[in-house]
Amino acid sequence: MHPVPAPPRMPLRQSWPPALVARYRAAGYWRGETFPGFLRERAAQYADDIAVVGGDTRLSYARLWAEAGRIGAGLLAQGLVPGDRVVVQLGNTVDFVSVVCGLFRAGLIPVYALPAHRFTEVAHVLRKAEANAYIAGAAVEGFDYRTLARQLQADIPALRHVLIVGDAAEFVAVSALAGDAARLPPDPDPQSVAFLQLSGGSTGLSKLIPRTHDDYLYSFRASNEICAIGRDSVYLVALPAAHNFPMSSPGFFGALYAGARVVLSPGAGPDVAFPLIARERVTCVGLVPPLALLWAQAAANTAHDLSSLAVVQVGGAKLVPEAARRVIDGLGCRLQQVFGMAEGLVNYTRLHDPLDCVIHTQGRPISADDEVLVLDDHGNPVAEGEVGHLLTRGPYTIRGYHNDPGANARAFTEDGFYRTGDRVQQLPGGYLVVQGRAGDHINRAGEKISAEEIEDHLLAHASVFDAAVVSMPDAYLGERSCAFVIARGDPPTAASLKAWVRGRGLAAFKVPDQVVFVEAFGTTAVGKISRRELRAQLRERFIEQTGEPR
Ligand code: AMP
Ligand code: DBH
Repeated sequence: MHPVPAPPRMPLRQSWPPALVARYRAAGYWRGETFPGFLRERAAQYADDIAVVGGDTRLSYARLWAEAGRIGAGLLAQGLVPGDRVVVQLGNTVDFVSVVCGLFRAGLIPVYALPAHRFTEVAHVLRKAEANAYIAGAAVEGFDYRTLARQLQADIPALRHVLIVGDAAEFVAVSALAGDAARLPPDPDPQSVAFLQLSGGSTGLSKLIPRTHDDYLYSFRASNEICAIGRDSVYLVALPAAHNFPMSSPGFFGALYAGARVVLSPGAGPDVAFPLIARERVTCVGLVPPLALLWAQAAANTAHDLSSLAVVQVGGAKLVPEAARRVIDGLGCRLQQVFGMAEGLVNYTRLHDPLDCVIHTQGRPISADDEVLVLDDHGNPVAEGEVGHLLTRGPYTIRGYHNDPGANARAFTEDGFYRTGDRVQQLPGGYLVVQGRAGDHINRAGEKISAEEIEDHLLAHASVFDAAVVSMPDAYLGERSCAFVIARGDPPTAASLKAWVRGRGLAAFKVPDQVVFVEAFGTTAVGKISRRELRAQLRERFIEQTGEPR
């Protein structure tokens, strides 16, 4: 019997116009470095220094490199071929780092899923990336990823390889992988796609973001400089490691690039993170606003020594000035605001910026070659200091999503600017103040939720006639999700609708926080209104009626 040849896959591409490629190289942004290339160098330079700490495991730079080789060669021995895409869904353990580095060494393409993702999201990502392998932890926080793997395999024939960290049951254990390191491929082309990152998604499910070695390495190398990450730094991964912020701004990759130490925290709460900070003398951490506030409060009466913390970065969602003050006062260290996106552009307040700037702005771009436009609804530049739509292009901002012509037509202009969907104000010096989003998504403490995606799931319920999901101001989360529902026949209970959404195999953070039943949505005089206007109207009306905070 002949093996069935794999069908051709959509190639992975990310390219910039030749003139800009030349410019980004000449400026020294793109240096022809790659993930396996820099990891090999650090293993030689800092062989015995500790690179990664998680639980009781401590890996030196040399051991990390060796582990990556074992895993990479083992995956090739399993029948994977360089270029294959591998969905990785792991929690904050040392294995996250060694598996991803193993994929890089083998020329395999990591596709990052969040631990919170469930069947619907992971299946979408597997299909969209045309992945043939899935690597997950056995069980994390009571959820068994092996059960999920079985459901995925039953549904997606192309998913040929399942690898599990921990008790693998019928699957292959990552710890058992072994292979011939001589079969590992040479280092990749620095301009090739290194991995696929996920977008928060404002229209439906996540889009896949192809990032190249050259562009991503530039983003975290330059971030290291801005965030003062050096060999003596200890970087704590408190947010999910798969998220672009703790991965690259400067994140654990920045820390590894610098020869620093990465500490993975299995949880983001003060109870888990504070003892780790004290034990490992952590110097830098990235948090979302609600967590930063929680930390600031808990720091007031903790027995743990947090004095090593030099910089607390806050990003992912807007940190309002009052919260910024509380973070600074509570944690007694430097605050750095970070406004970034997995698509590229990252803004930082600088470590020596005046307090006023750190409190009131979301920083300015990494690069002198980050081009920023602030446009009105008609595409014209706004007057200086006015609020408008943020568009950007530059040496580490993508030119297109993977395998999604529809999204690309919407999200990119003809001359290659990415429409971020954010509304901002640009201050002198290029500092940006985020004023909200134009799109229909909910930023729930940094977790992005697409209104459209959740509406689709609600509409699949037999007792739902129509649904509109909107963001509501929330004192703790920043924004929470509220579903306005017109029932068909007897209205279901709010709890049963929430259970329905959860039962559709979605991440728990996407379940509406609040369900409000209404008789009708109401229309404008014109009769027909866009979903976007409808959502805005519902939101405004609800806030007027209930006096909810703005
Ligand atoms: P994603 O595309 O999923 O990576 O999410 C990026 C989005 O998160 C940005 O476009 C912003 O809407 C939001 N975001 C990230 N950082 C901040 C911040 N510091 N302040 C306000 N919004 C932020
Ligand atoms: O929210 C984000 O996506 C984000 C926030 C801060 C990000 O991707 C980043 C920094 O790199």
